[in-house]
Amino acid sequence: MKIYFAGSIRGGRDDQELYLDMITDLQNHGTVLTEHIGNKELGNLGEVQRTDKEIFERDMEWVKEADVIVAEVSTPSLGVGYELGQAEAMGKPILCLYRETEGKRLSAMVAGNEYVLIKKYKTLEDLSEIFTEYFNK
Ligand code: 6K6
Repeated sequence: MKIYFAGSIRGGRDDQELYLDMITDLQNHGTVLTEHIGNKELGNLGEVQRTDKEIFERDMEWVKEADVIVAEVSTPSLGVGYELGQAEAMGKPILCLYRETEGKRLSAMVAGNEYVLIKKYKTLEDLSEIFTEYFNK
């Protein structure tokens, strides 16, 4: 099972540690193609060794290769939104994880999209249960 994990980079890195925990858990269920999303060395400017064009082309290849897209969508990110749109157009299954925060609401482009499975969570334990249920179904 090849998993494309999507999470905010230039949209903001506040949840980077959480992404790392999610990726570690997802590795119990398959191969995560995008381990770098949890890399704490990379700030919101991202990788400096690769050009934006190289990152875009590599990531789109990985989306094509993936069996499933798992996205953390609590931090709004143009890149994650784009990846979700592309993944939907390719017919890939999409699981979105969302943590409710006072004063914020998930984009209607995700929240109102019946193609996407959205799971709300509060804790890492919730995430672990969501992944186990999703991947063992
Ligand atoms: C890696 C880790 C931190 O920064 C990097 C280098 N930059 C990127 N590397 C790989 N994928 C990227 C990079 N920048 C954006 N993406 C893709 O877009 C990822 O797959 C994320 O899911 C998404 C984040 O988009 P922004 O708009 O928040 O940057």
